[in-house]
Amino acid sequence: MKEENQIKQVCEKFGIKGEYLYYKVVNSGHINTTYCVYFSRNGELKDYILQKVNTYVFKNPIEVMDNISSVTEFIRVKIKQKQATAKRNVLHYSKTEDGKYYMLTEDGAFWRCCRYIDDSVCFEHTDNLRVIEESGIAFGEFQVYLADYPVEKLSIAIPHFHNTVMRYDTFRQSIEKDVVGRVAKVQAVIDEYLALEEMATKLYKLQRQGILPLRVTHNDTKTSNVLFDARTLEHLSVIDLDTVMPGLVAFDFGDAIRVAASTCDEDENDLEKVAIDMEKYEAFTRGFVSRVGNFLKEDEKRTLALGAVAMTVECGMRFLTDYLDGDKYFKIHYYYQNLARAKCQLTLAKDMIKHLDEMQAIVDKYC
Ligand code: GN1
Ligand code: MG
Repeated sequence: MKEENQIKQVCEKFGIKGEYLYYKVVNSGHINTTYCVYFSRNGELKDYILQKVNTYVFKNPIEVMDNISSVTEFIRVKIKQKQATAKRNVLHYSKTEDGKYYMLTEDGAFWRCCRYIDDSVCFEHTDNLRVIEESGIAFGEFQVYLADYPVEKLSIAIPHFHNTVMRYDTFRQSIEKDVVGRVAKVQAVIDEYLALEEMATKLYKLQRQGILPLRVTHNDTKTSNVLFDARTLEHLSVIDLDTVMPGLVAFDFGDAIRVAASTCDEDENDLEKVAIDMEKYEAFTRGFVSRVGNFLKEDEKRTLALGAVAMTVECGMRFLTDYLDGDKYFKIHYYYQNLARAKCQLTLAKDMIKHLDEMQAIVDKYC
């Protein structure tokens, strides 16, 4: 079926009223396929976000939608206790006529639909320190909203998602199998990742020993997963809730720093340009810690900066693993993009390691 006809059919299933105008493909995100669909209703333009969920990555998409609907409902109740409407501050997913938050098309694709938050924008990457601080506030607030969410109600969307120990094992298996014969050419990059194993796995091990607590975390805290008011640039809502699961606060902080405090895009080819920007780091930290600072345990505070190293190494190694596996997991737009991402993240992680004491001192300053 033509893509546009399929989109119209999905919108109808989700009960969207009005006259269909057009749709656009949203090209951010490495996993799901996202569309923005425009309708006219009573003379007003209405837009919706449709997503085709990647079921190679999310094996139990119904459970993912159960998590998302229950977490957004939980947050909505809290927001409504302090303001009249939560409309612009939490995502609102549509239900089909039979009361489900998803639908399947004949080709087996799994779809969901949510309202577009009016007058909102998001950034893949920004140099605006205020926006970066706002994104820190947004992810910090998200932690606070979910601090008393019943963890046992959450399904595990992707098992061992930030289990860095297991990520290293998988990496080694991919090197061993070398299915597309790429290992020899990138041996030097592989060796550098292997050398960082002890440092990158330290926090996961501390959690296993019961020293660091599990909280309800977002687990994919990149800058593009926050919406801002298009006019004031204040944060509105955190989005992309597929991986909300029990996790470490240092990993949410760290994965955000990996993107928000970097001098470049995730796949920058010119490694000379890749570094941690300490001003951006401080801006995000100030925002994040202003929300979570008073409920974190001392052990958690002490590990935030190291969380940035762990998440940068883990993410880079996942890109490299996918490159060795023949690019099956992350979407790529040019053939060696996963390798470019892996090299960029490695360079960034090494720069973070150089600045680690300074990074932790900034956390301490705001805690
Ligand atoms: C993926 O879907 P997206 O682009 O927000 C990935 C994250 C990575 C990120 C790297 C489910 O996120 O873990 O950090 O790419 N999501 C999943 O940009 O694997
Ligand atoms: Mg995501």
